[in-house]
Amino acid sequence: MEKYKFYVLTSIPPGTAGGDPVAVARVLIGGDVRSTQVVVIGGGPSGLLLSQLLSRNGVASIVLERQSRAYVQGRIRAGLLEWGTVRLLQEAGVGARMMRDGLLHEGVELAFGEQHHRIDLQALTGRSVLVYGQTEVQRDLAEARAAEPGAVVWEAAEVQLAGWDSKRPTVSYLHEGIRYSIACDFIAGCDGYHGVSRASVPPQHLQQYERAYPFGWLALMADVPPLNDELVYANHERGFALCSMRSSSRSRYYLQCSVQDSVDKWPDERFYRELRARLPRQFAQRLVEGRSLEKSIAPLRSFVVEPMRFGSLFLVGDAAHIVPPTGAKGLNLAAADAGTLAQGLIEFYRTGTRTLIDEYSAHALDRVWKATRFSWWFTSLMHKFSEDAFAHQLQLAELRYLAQSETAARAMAENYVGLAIAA
Ligand code: FAS
Ligand code: PHB
Repeated sequence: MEKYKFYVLTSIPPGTAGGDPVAVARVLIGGDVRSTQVVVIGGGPSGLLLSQLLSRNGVASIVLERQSRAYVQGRIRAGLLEWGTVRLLQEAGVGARMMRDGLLHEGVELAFGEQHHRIDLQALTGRSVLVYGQTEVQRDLAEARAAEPGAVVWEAAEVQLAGWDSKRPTVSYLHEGIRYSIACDFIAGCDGYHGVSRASVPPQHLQQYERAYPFGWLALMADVPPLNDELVYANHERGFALCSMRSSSRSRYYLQCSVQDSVDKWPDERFYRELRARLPRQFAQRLVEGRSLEKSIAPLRSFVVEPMRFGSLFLVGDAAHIVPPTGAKGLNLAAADAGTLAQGLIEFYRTGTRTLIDEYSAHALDRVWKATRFSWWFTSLMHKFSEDAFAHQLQLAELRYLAQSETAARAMAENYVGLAIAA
């Protein structure tokens, strides 16, 4: 028999009790209740970043994450931060380790056949990117939220949303055998592609756009020095390859593979042999092999849902959009959504105005579609789609054009480092 506890909060007028949400709750309800103005569903990078940004600006939130902290921490995903993301993480007060351990990359290599060309990001755009794994970002954010007792409920099961189309939505969840229900002002759906938030919206209220790519990425992580000090993206007639890293002693490699492929068909030796075959000899000969720490296969797809707001419910990050990892945009888009929504919520609680909140969906979707286009373009340029020799010649011609034209290289570079996050 489930027991029930109710935390009921009213909409809190901006500025009450100096804006301190716990003091406000005590004033209004005369008890010591968990203070919540915003319920954040999902404790991945977007949920934790949003909660941290809100907290640093006096807005109370609670994060409900269905997995354990260790499980979320253990997921290996993105590796590259745009400068806009770096700035947001610094604004959130979690930039110290990132700036100490992150690797600043001012350029990136494009390889095709035996040729390769360095795109000088810094010279072309005045900006660079930072190599710093998503697992590290997750660790930094989870540690920051842990400093605020009760800010995150890990292993919150059966999260359910109600009244998202009203001004007083509620979110309920099961934790250690007790079902909790929280009334709040806003819900941020930061629960990823398979989350409950987007699924709670009746299909007739949303428009979904999707494109599946006819291949996946086979990933390998090993404690070996990277074969190059910057990333190498390779277009080859055998298929795409990417040489990335997590530090000067830990490499992350990717091979385009069939969506029907499986990791057990790829012993380390076969992986490294195929990687060498897809790289120019200059890079292949530098490859240091080592026992894999992790191997996985991920499908590639583009997905966007419109709008990203439904009344009091806002969709953030992978809950609203998925991009193929070619352009390294997934994590960066999620962080940008969190930054944009945080701005709107902070403005509301400080001034009572809803301008930025009302603009959130259009603002985020403008950025999402531009990143979706770039990720589609870069994926189309670098991967093998068929045995169509004509198509491969077109790809090689575009790569030679990128190598010869500063205009073409600048267009690629400004998308790769991240289009400015409009204020
Ligand atoms: P996330 O999916 O990270 O987090 C959502 C959280 O919500 C999860 O912790 C989940 O447990 C929780 N949740 C889900 N349903 C819930 C419910 N009902 N109740 C409570 N909690 C719930 N991006 C790149 O830029 N580069 C890459 O190389 C790259 N590689 C990737 C590889 C893989 C295998 C995957 C899956 C993604 C990859 N991505 C990459 C994209 C990835 O980094 C995402 O963009 C990023 O994690 C998005 O962050 P969130 O929006 O927070 O979603
Ligand atoms: C990674 O290091 O995991 C990575 C880097 C760049 C990409 C994709 C993945 O485009």
